[in-house]
Amino acid sequence: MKDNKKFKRYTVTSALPYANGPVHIGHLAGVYVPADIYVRYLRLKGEDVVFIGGSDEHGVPITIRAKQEGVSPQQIVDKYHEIIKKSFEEFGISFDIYSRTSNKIHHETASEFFKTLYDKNIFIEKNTEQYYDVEAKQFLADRYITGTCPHCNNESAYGDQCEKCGTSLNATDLVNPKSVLSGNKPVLKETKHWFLPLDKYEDFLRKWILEEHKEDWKINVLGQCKSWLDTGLQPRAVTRDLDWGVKVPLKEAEGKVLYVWFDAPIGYISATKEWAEKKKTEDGSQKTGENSSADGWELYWKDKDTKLVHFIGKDNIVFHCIVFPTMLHAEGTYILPDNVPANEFMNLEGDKISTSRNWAVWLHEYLKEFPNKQDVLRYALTANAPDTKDSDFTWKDFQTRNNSELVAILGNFVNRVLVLTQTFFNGVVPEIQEKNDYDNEIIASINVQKEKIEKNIENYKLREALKDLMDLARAGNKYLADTEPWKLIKTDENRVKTILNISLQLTANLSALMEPFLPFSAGKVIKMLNIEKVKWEDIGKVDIMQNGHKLNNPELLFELIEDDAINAQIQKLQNTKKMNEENIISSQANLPPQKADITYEDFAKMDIRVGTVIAAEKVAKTKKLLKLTIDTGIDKRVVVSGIAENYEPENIIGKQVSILVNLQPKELRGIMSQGMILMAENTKGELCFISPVEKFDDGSIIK
Ligand code: B3M
Ligand code: ZN
Repeated sequence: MKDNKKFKRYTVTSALPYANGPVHIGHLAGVYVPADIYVRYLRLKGEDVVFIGGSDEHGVPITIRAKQEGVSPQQIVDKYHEIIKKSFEEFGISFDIYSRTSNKIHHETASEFFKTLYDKNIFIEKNTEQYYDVEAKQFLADRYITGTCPHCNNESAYGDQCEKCGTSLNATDLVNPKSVLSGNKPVLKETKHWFLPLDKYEDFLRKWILEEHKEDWKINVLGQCKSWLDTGLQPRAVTRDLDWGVKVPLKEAEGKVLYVWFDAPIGYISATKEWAEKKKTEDGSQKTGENSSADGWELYWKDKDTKLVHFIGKDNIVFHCIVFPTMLHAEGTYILPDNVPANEFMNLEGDKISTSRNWAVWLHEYLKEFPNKQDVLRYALTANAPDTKDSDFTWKDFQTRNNSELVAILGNFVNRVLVLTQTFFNGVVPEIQEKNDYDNEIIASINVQKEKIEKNIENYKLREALKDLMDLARAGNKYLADTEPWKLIKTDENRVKTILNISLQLTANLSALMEPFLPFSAGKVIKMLNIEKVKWEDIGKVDIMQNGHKLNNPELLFELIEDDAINAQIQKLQNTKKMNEENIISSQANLPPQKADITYEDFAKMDIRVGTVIAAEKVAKTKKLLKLTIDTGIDKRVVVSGIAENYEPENIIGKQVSILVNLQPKELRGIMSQGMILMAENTKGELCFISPVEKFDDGSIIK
């Protein structure tokens, strides 16, 4: 435990979200708002800190999404990287860099890291049997395979992890494995891979986690680590037979990439390099502390006086506490994380947040419906943070947090102080006259709360820290309610001067204390007070607001959120629930999910016609193919179609079909196929023509 150690600088990372979809409130609550609060606080204290974020653009989640949307993996990551990056910017997540793992610098850094471990003989090289989908002609790594978790019986565990119990798995551990690509039972096929022998590092991990960090790491994190260590660690493959990812930098590893959980955490390092490079060109120097070396990034990863902190969600604990530290330790020149403050999950209205069921509050949608209310969400998510156990976001709670806390306590205090100063003293800071015990008590409480906030933030107890902040605003409100300056003004103007001066000092102090949690509102307060940002070291002072200083006009800091707005959100979720229930019927029938939306323009590119089969014969030496001649109304043409197992050639002459006529011609078994016959396919793989219900003119357009 390094409780009293003073660090020279901080490297703060937040999990790199997969660029396979937009981000929702669960992401914000569990990782990005906590990390941002921590970093903003450190910056206010004048610490040297780099805050790292970026998109995780490799791994099966990306290629599966690409398949669903019918586009390339690169198109998927390009699209979602931008959406995610924008959401973070809009919510004030103040990354020093938001990078992406498809960048060249990342590929180089990850390859080099692998190569170093390889050259140090760290890996075990093994031929093993891996699951393979014969139909899809592909090895089934990670999320390409599902099955029953051997530990908790969850029926939809993935090939690399069970998300229900958090256990990290090898695909061959799954009971009843099934290919995500075809639904088939996979076969085992031999292939060579490189394994990180985690078992050899057990003693190191036990000592480092369970002894050195037993007092400063969160109980949930220690608990998970202990349980893996007690179950016994296994060597883990760090390479995969996939074509999307960082290529394994070995000649003998043609066609293989690094496991996404090997390359992604290295993404933190690559992003730091990128940031240091940018910094160098931006200010002609680097942001480095003393001892600055030629390569600024190294100080943030290799100097023992740097504090490395990973903010993550609970499903990422094993990778950040066991796998990545083992990699760093084996490499030998890196520091290890000082803490990994992992949060539990946030549910939504009593149900697990789920992208596939659209059970989420998406950040980009929230801002359309609640413009400029970033801080309200930041507040509600922090006040209800899933820091020690799963929490539940409800729209009613969101409304109450806004109306009864932000508006009624913090906003009310700030607005009353500003409006009273405006009304009684023309917006000019009045001078303190004589202070009584109550005045001194309220002044002293600023430092008391400041210390509590510091202690709580430094121990990653952000929910408590936020409560400390609100308690100070509460005390301010009570001070006004008890002293009643609006009544006193008639009898004792000097007393009112003192009360409002102290209240203004408190408001200025609050603007700094608010900043980590509510950065947008802190900015508003500063603007209304017409002052520069208050430095953290100045918190507690009561001469921030100078006598005679003129304030700007007051505006409302927070506004009430009406029932209508909340009910509309609840209704939206109810509609989603209803749609999901209706969809259950189709998913029970094992139908693939609906594909991503397309525009009418996308559809209109296809020229589909009614045509008649005028000749049909089997293609020699094939089981599935028929050679059809179709009268399309515009011409007569040959199409090769994979329907021989469903239709006998002689039975289909004269049948009307739908044909896509503008599909690029393609040679199949020596025959030029000019178009495609549209077929319906059921869950058993049976095919059926799509024909007009009554005879119709050939060449008619289907639209
Ligand atoms: N992309 C998993 C996730 O989004 C993963 C985190 C990587 S952090 C290096 O949960
Ligand atoms: Zn499980």
